[in-house]
Amino acid sequence: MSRHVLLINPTMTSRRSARFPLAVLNLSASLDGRYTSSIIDGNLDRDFVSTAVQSVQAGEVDAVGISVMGGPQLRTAIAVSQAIRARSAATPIIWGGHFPTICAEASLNSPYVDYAVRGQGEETLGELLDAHFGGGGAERLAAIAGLSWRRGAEIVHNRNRAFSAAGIARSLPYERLGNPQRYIARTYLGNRTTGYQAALGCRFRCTFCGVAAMFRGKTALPAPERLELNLSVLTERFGVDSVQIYDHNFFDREQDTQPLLEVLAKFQLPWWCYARADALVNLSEQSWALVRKSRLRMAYIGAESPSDWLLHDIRKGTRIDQTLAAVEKCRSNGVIPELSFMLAPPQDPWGETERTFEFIRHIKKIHPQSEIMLYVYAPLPPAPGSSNPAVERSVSQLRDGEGRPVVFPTTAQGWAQKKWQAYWCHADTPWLTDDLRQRIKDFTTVLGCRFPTITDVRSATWGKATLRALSSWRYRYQRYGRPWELDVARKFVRLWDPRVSGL
Ligand code: B12
Repeated sequence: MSRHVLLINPTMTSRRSARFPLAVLNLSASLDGRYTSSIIDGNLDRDFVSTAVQSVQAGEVDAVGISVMGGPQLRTAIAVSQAIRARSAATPIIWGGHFPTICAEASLNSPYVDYAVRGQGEETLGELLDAHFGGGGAERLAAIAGLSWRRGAEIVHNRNRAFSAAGIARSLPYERLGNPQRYIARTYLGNRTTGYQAALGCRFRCTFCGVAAMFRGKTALPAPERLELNLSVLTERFGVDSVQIYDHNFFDREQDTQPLLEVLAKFQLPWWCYARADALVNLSEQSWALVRKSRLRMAYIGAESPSDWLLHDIRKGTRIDQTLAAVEKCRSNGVIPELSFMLAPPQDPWGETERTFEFIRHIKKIHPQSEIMLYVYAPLPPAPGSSNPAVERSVSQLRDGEGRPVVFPTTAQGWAQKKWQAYWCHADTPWLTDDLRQRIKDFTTVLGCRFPTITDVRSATWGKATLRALSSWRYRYQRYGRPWELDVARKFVRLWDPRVSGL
């Protein structure tokens, strides 16, 4: 009888925002034929810790794999790991995902984590289970690329695993989620929106981005037939009418993207994706025609900064004239750009923040429908085996408000503290002063009320109109300071925050 692996996606968002947990679905599919597996999704099962413990105590589980992103999911991952460890000390607990990829050392400094899988997890997990259950001891573990583990008191980081494109050919076992229909939701895009990932990775290596730590500058695009097959399954089996495409960077090389656009133009499902300003600006008219026909509604563009020196510093590879040109291109093609910015970099926190506010006002003049996502610049430490000296440099230069070097936590619990959770979510940093934090909060409030996000399909139209009216003088005269009346109004009209909850 084959061994059984329990795969857990700890709670990270509300039921309403839960989308297909693609990591555990992919991992489950990859184990087929060698190990049986089941899935618990904490986004739907709000008592998932008890469910997981019961399943382990019933003796149904030989190993547990847990998906962990930094931020709020880290806390729930710790809770379920501790509970399982307390009830069944011998069950191996394996962490994978963005948190252990970047913070493998901190993960293993925690008594409830036995193995940390870095990067893409499918092959590493299979080899790890073979080694754990098949014997071969430390020597066999040491040979598994992408694995971090404990040899006695020492933490060992094996070599990185090479990029794998196997994931784009896999069919996902949606039925293992119980009722997959619960993951299809009403959003700004349509009544039945799904999350979907077509391509893997990103060829860029921006110093601040977790995707670069996971894929180290590699990408693989699916064949158009593959995309067509998957979209047919999603529309026919689940009645999907719109898609949020999770690809880290949808518009890759034009000659490769165009056949995918042709497939999307066939389906004409309103869609959303991540894109880069330079790629959009350089797209041919023929591709833009396909973009329009396919009904791309919104493109999330990492604008990051209004300063070319910072874009250069973070190895973004785009310029501000391209950001502005991309906004213009989007406007003339009926696409809403969703622009994200990173405020308050330590080199010039106040200056950059104020310049970003000005830049945003300028963008709102060109294309008032542009969506704005405001984050604080918060680069993460380099992953073990990271061969990117620019990341090490950017992090080693960080100083707190008193000029002392920023020291990152060394345990999972350390990273789960409120202030480090906020750091991972790009919401706060040790070098933000109270004044600047307040200034960012005030601007965010005024901007958000003046231009309520179009992705918010939950708040009442009258509520949004009231906030717009109340905030317009403040926005117009740039009087952002202490918008108490907006804070009060927002208690009655709760606005959706797509930074935290997605579409
Ligand atoms: C959907 C999504 C969300 C949704 C999740 C909703 C849901 N599923 O129900 C929501 C909106 C809640 C969300 C929120 C956030 N997100 Co998010 N999100 C995504 C997105 C678009 C897709 C995730 C996905 O399905 N990926 C596909 C799967 C297959 O990839 P994967 O998860 O990386 O899994 C692979 C490996 O990581 C590994 N692995 C993962 N788990 C495990 C477990 C084991 C045991 C093993 C062995 C391996 C393993 O193997 C998997 C297969 O190869 C990604 C971008 C992306 N395309 O990944 C961003 C992304 C993951 N999010 C990101 C961020 C920053 C956030 C936020 C922190 C933003 C914020 N400021 O608040 C929040 C906080 C989350 C929280 N509450 O904890 C970053 C992560 C960067 C980082 N270093 O952590 C990403 C990469 C976006 C980006 N480009 O910056 N997110």
